[in-house]
Amino acid sequence: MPDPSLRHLAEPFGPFSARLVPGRPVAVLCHSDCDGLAAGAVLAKALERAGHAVAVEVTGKGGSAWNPEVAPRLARHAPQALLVADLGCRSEPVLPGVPTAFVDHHRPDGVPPGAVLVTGYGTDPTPTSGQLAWECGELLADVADLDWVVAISVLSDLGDKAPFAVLTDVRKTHRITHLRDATALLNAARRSATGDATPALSLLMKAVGPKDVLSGGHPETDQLKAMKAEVAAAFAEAKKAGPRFARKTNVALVRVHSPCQVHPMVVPIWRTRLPRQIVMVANTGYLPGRVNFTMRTGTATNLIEFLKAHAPPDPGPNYGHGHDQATGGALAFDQWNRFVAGLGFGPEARVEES
Ligand SMILES: [Mn+2]
Repeated sequence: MPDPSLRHLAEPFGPFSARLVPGRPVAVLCHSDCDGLAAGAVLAKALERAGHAVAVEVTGKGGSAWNPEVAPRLARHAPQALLVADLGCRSEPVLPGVPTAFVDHHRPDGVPPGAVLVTGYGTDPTPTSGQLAWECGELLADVADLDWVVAISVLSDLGDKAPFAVLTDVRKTHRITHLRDATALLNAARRSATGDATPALSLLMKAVGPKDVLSGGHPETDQLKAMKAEVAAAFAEAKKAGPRFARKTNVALVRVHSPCQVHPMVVPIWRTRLPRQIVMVANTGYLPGRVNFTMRTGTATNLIEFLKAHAPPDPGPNYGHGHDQATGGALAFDQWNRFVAGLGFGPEARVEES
């Protein structure tokens, strides 16, 4: 069952859910990583069980809820309300005119007028968006059986040592190896070259448990296995790159070039090897015309503040969001070049239009 110590975090969702009219569609938009997918699946199932028609959408490559293509995708469903999970929270609405609740654990950059924010930010330890979704879901319907989906969100974002009861409780019914393998398989989708996590979401929605995710009884399992092999090959290649060091700051830069989302997989390796550095892994092959980068550090530096202090003149909307110790962004080439010059890198860090 959901965690009594987290229940109070879902309180703002109570009045929001009470206003929903049964039978009219509700849209759910979730992030494509395992935590986002878990949060989306739990919210969608809770809404369905409460008698609502639900449309679930998942973000794509470089996905943000505020990218221009997202609002029209959501508007097609003519939703009475929108739930946005694990995608952060900003002061601009995602779908103007539609009552919206954000379920999230990243540092909020604002809340749109009239919107509801259920946040785990500032709670120690910080729960996943999946755990927050579970607390919200309980206000709509009985979702206690979705403990394994929530456990996947915790394994994916926080690892198997996270101090949450769900990780121990879930082992009474499910094997931890199945949960770990299901997490790895589901995460492969958003890391693949297409970044299309819809097969992962549909598998998570239809499977009855982690063993069923892996069983092969659903066509999505084979699709995800192929994506996982593609990502493994790209990761093996990306691991070969070495760091360059900035002159003015303690930033170490590792450059990779892959259509797969391998930069967040490479960064923990270098964070361990370079504990006194701010480690930045930049991928020049992920999105056309963009440098996508991920930052981690073992130092006490607040990375969101660090990026604010070192921002290029026009970073755009996808820069410096996330967690204090885990952030990143996507910059156009000219902005990237100004950003790395400001950090104290030489020509080795520059990218040129090809
Ligand atoms: Mn998350």
